[in-house]
Amino acid sequence: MTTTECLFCKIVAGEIPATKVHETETTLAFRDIGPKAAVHVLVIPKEHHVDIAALAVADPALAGDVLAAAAVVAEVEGLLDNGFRIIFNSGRYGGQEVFHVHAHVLGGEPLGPMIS
Ligand code: IU
Repeated sequence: MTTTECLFCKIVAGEIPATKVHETETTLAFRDIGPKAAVHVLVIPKEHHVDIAALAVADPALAGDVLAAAAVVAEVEGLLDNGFRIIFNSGRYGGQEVFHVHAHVLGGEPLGPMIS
């Protein structure tokens, strides 16, 4: 997929609306349109990379930016006291549906041992 066809690149470009919760020079965090928990925020690098494996190889500092932004989201969403989960679905077996790397930040309620 090219960046011009990528849904999350369109959100970065402001061509598709999203409810932003945090933004840095290199990352954007916005609410998932189909929340799987009381708090469900997606954190993406503004630059297009397909998945976490590709991002970690191409630009480990940017992967760090995504994790740092996810930690800020957890803090501003009030998740630090009770805990939260960060998930990167990767590839077909990993259940990835949008091929612009994104961290799911989930919390605000007990999540159980794992989510599907
Ligand atoms: P996945 O890890 O690629 O499966 O997650 C994609 C997520 O993107 C999923 O939770 C969707 O609800 C979410 N999403 C979104 O927030 N906004 C959109 O326009 C679309 C998907 I399409």
